[in-house]
Amino acid sequence: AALALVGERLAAIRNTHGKDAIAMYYGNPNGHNFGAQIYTQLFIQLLDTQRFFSAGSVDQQPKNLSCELLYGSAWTFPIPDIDRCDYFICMGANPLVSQGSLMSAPDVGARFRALRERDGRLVVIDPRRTETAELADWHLSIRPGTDAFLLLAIVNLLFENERVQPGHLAEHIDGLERLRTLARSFTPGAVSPITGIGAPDIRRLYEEFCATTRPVVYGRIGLCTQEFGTLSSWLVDVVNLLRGRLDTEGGAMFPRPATGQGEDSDAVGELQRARWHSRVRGFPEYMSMLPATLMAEELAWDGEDRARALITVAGNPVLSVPNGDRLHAAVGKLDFVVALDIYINETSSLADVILPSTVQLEHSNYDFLFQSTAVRNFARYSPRVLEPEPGARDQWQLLLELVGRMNAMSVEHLDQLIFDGLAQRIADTLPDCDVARIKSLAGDECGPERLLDMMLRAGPHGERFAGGDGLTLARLKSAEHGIDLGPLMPGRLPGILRTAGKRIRLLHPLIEADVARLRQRLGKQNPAGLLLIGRRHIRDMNSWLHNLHHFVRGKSRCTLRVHPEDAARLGLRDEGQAQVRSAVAERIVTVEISDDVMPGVVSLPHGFGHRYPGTRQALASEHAGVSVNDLVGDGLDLPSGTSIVNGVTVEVSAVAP
Ligand SMILES: Nc1nc2c(c(=O)[nH]1)N[C@H]1C(S)=C(S)[C@@H](COP(=O)(O)OP(=O)(O)OC[C@H]3O[C@@H](n4cnc5c(=O)[nH]c(N)nc54)[C@H](O)[C@@H]3O)O[C@H]1N2
Ligand SMILES: Nc1nc2c(c(=O)[nH]1)N[C@H]1C(S)=C(S)[C@@H](COP(=O)(O)OP(=O)(O)OC[C@H]3O[C@@H](n4cnc5c(=O)[nH]c(N)nc54)[C@H](O)[C@@H]3O)O[C@H]1N2
Ligand SMILES: [Mo]
Repeated sequence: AALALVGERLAAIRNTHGKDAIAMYYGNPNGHNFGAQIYTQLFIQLLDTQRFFSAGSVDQQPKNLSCELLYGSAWTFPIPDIDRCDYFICMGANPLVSQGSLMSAPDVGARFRALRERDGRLVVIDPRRTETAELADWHLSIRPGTDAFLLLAIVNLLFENERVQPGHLAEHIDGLERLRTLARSFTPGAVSPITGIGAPDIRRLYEEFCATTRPVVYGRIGLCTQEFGTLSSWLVDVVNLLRGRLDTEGGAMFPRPATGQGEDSDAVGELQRARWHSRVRGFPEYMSMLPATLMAEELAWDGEDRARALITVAGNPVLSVPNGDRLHAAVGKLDFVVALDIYINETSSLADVILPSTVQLEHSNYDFLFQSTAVRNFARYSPRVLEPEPGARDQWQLLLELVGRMNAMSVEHLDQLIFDGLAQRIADTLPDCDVARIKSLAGDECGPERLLDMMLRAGPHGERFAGGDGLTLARLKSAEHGIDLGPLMPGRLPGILRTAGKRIRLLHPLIEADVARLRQRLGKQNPAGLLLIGRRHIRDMNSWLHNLHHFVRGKSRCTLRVHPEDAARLGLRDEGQAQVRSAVAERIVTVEISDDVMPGVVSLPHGFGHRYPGTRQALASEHAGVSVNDLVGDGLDLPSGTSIVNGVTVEVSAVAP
């Protein structure tokens, strides 16, 4: 009945008001659910809405864009070879807590300790002395949002001292000379006052990077969700490239997913950007999405062509994206809201219908996304652990039910479309294999496992539908702990490039325009005020684990960390209250005095702020905290549209007890 109601209402809204009347937000847990991922593209295509938002624009989209510009494909991420490098520069990431992210690696701590045991060194560049920095040989505090200056200074030093040596990639790169010119004004002396890192330290970093045999730079979310997110993410790869540290052992290499997404191809990827614009401020779309930061204003907009409905798919944007409080108000005014979610939380409580999926342990899984970000090649299948309740549906079924009902198509029919398409694609790439054979081996059971089996068979380790002893899903299932497919391999370039002529595009007009924007800051005073950054903890997972006792017990973690010098100047007490005021809001927070943040920087974790009525999260409400995303405002990394949640100017003042 719920599915029928949702199907009817969404179809009616679309028929009356057009496809863009239905907005959609796609959240993080989908990345941990292979069934959902396999059907996502179809879901998005059939919804075909220009009002599509996702957690990606508070996350990795600057890296998507920089990879797309450099290599022609948004999901071709170079992953640092943590197990074989001898000098690891970690920027804007805290893998000891996060378990890596665009460097997925179990037990990162042991790997860093192994690095040091083989006489390698770990350097952490972060405004906070993080858990990872505690393990490091050298921690450099950097002023938030200024990594692009530091990295361009390194680029400049490499050119000035004729240390540019791209190695085996030299003949495949376009734009080297132009880059030399662009980097010229970014000298250590010029960037030092901006970054807060002394010129001698910048030179030492450069010297050590050049003097070690297997250095590598890694950058993550602290480099993405900042003012120059795309530039910083791009520069991480550029520095690796200029020293021949890309696509090489101990450097950054490209994983080779067993399902075949990372194979050589003659296909040329087109940059998908600015095909439409947001209604309110005309911001360009990227990867078919508009910035999550703009979701509140886009949903509140009351023009003729306004949004009438919203679908959230495993996301809690009221807490996880900027302007969440305004979003809460805007969503409340829509005609119809459906949430695919397992909790009644700050976002789903606004829904007319909540469609809960099976949870992690109730469905099988394959590490579909993480095989393209992992530090070793591997394939792993996790069987279902718990039987779901009768009638429970997997996330992929709900996705297909939704668009199926809107388009008068059954789940089976939609699945068949995907199945046929995949079989045809595989037949086109495997010379000795026809569609009929592929289909007969794949069987006729509807669902993601059949598709996964086909991808594994067709992939680089697969049996190729030839009956040999290569990989199939059945074989993977019998490997209880997964299959180790070995270390990442060098020499993937230029084969996997999707650029025209298989060139590495060092420069692009989007990059050049942003370097020009960066250059305008040279020689200027740093703006006054404290800079706010985020923080992750082991026992938080974005916004959604706070209703479980094990994860919230103990001292509150939603504290504003302030350096002792700033605390003294502002008259703040440890565990006392302070008011944080930004350009868009003010909030009362609990202070934690700590010298792990650098002077001039304060840190507040995201995912808290469980203060909305109507949720059914009693425990989370007791540990409400404050949503940092209410404070951060509208700032965007301009090329990618990613939220600036790090390096936000705030004022802090004591609140009398
Ligand atoms: N200020 C600031 N904001 C940030 C960040 C930051 O560093 N600073 N980080 C950003 C990042 S990296 C991310 S990825 C986003 C995350 O942004 P979101 O994905 O929007 O937020 P989550 O809190 O992860 O919400 C996940 C939702 O999925 C639901 N859920 C969990 N498991 C399942 C499931 O199996 N099925 C279904 N149907 N639902 C499920 C949960 O109940 C919850 O509502 O937050 C971003 N926001
Ligand atoms: N326990 C736990 N694990 C998680 C998550 C979680 O919420 N909890 N979230 C998961 C998700 S969705 C993601 S995307 C990943 C993220 O994985 P990471 O990127 O490793 O996670 P963070 O801990 O947010 O690390 C970002 C770092 O950037 C620093 N930083 C902030 N601003 C700047 C800046 O301007 N320059 C530099 N150089 N550094 C800066 C911050 O101080 C912080 O240490 O983690 C994943 N793992
Ligand atoms: Mo994320």
